[in-house]
Amino acid sequence: MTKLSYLHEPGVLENLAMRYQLNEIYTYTGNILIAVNPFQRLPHLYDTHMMEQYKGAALGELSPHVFAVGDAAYRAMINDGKSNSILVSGESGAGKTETTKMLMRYLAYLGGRSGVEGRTVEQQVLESNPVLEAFGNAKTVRNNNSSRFGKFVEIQFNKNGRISGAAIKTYLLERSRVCQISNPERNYHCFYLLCAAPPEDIEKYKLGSPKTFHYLNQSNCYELDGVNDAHEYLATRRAMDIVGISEQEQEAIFRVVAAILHLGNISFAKGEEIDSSVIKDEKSRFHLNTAAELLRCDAQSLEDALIKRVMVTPEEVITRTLDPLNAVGSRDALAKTLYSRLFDWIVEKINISIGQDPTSKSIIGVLDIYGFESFKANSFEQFCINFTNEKLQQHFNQHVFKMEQEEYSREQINWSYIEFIDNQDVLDLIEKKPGGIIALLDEACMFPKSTHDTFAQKLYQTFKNHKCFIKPKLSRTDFTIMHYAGEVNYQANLFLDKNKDYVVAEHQALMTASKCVFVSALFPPLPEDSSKSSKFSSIGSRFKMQLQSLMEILSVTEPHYIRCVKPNNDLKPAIFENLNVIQQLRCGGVLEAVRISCAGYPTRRTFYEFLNRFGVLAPEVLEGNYDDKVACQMILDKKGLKGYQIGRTKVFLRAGQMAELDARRAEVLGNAAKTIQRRIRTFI
Ligand code: AD9
Ligand code: MG
Repeated sequence: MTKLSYLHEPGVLENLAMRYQLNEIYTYTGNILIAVNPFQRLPHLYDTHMMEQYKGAALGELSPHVFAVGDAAYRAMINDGKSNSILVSGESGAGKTETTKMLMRYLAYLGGRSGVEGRTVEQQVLESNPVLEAFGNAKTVRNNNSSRFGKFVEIQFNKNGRISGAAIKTYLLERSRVCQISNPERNYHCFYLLCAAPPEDIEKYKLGSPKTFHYLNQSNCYELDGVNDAHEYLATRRAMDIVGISEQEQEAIFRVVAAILHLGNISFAKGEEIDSSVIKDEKSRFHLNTAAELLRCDAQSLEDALIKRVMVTPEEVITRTLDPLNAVGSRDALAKTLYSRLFDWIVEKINISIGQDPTSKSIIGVLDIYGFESFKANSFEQFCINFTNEKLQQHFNQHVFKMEQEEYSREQINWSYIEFIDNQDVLDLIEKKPGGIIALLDEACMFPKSTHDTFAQKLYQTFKNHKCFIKPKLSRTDFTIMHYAGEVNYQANLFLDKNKDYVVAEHQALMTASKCVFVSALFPPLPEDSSKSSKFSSIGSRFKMQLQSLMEILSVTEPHYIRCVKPNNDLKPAIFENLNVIQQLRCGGVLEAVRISCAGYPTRRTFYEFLNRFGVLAPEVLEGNYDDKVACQMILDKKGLKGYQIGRTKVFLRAGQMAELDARRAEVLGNAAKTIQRRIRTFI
């Protein structure tokens, strides 16, 4: 991209589109790799032969490729002993997860122990993907295999460059999907896989067609094109074997998954007393009993936990009943908590079983995290997702733009400042403590009288002069944030509920009492001193801390960026929609990065390195005993190069000039070799 002579949006787009038609899905712009989703398998692009080719090849020597980025990260880690990270971003369906998997495969190829059989660390790292996908991915309108959580995989290497451990961190699994899906989406894959399990498992878990379960039949979509759920079930079990989840644990995991389906089928009817409810009918009773049996808890206790609340006051213990609507809410809350705890358990188990290498000095981190989202209706999830993207964008800005420009000014070269969007203002709006949106939300959650209305009013009042915050004219509870990638309008209604990470005490007690150690371990007892009021823990604040620690890890790594692009919304090959793509490039800061690379000096060498390499172009200069800086200047002038700059300690070359010098050097060295050969021949 940086070699284009006219660099503007149409040029960049044309270049990507033309390459896409030729199945050249990868393109470099400076040090960013753009990957356009092919929406078709291109097996030759990723085979072992390809991996061999890229191994050890200098970046830019071969066609742009995700392996080249993996290789660059690996080499940099080996050579400098420094940790590296590869940040993969893009919107939903753009190909982040597939790209991440290719990277992991390549790193396993480079750092694996060839010839070693069995459960190696690298194999476990790779097999963690299908397990996490079965429990954390679902079909959405944007992607048939959409990751509903963020993921950072830290691959640890020993001093010989071999993979010696790994740690997987996940971020914010979408919990609402467990109980609520809209047509034509699906719930998490694992539910459908289990319904397609062999007959003995189906019988054991009292399952049937997915169409018979409320948590699955809210949508008409049950099957995925090209996916056989029965095969996937067995494949998932195999992958679970490899990552070290035992047979018994697997049995318990699927027992909980089945229990969640049965829970969803428990309906309630109005009870005799006001505001009370009863189990609706025999069918519901069957599902209640089955859920209790699978969770190894008492059916009556489960029923009570769903429809009653116990309040302990200093004077007495009062039992309150829930009306059918609240009972459904209680049931769904239990299902969501169970599922998210199950997911966290799986992640932790994989981490324990792969194992960490405490002696590892260098890691390669691979980040696959949700891209920027802006829908018609945006809620707390989008708020967190977009917050993540603001953070990553800042990291990107700082790295690509600030560092570049700082280097120029350190070296005191002439350079006209390229404006880039700095998003510190938006980040302050969201995360500043005190006074940012997350802090105000936490305050609202702790104050019993708050409603979404008072929360929104508080936001309007606090940020009425903030330049990234807008109160939409006709709304009382919406607010708009001007993100780096565009404006997003959020609905505040569910923010308070969704921010509360709260487990109903009755559910906690019920699960802790389960006779199945697996289930009770999902609900460790709460610390003694946690009275009801201090039980509030905020999802927003916890997420903010997780992001903070992610940013700290990233800040000490050498980053590499891959921007995935989704060429069309039909998820079909060979369709390249210009407007759609340009919007994604703008959101990703790709165009600014291209601009800066071209206007700037993409290659730089210290005077010493430069003379070492290009001294042969002017031996007389080397012999002349000049100051290094002067000597560099003389060589460059002799070769007639224009537009370069000489800084305090380095030579800064324009795009393409390094290649030109290298070509001259090869020529000189080639001639010298020929002369020697001629002399030898004459001598003989
Ligand atoms: V989401 O934010 O998790 O919803 P991703 O992760 O960006 O999204 P994903 O990697 O899942 O998207 O890619 C979506 C689909 O595109 C895949 O299921 C593949 O069918 C297809 N895809 C993506 N990349 C490639 C590729 N390099 N080769 C072939 C690909 N197909
Ligand atoms: Mg994904």
